[in-house]
Amino acid sequence: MFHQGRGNANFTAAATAALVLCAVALFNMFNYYPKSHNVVVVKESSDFNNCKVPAGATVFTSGKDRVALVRGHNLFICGKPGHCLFGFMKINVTAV
Ligand SMILES: [Cu+2]
Repeated sequence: MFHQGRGNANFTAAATAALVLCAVALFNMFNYYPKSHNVVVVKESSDFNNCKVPAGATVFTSGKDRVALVRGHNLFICGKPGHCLFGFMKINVTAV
């Protein structure tokens, strides 16, 4: 959904909108090419804004990750160098 295929694919606006519009977003599936990307759970908005992988962060690497969302903001970035900062591989999912 977010990192689709290989290379420098970005999160799509459609995927973002669909998730935010989802009234009860209990789970979210990340599909991506696992050799190229990963999904890092970020808790602090400063880390999210700066694309910083926090020490001890939960990192998903399967390529087909199923992530439980919490109510409110759920921040995810790609932890591969430059992907978040220069490829905009980051997403803020709001679960209501
Ligand atoms: Cu990436």
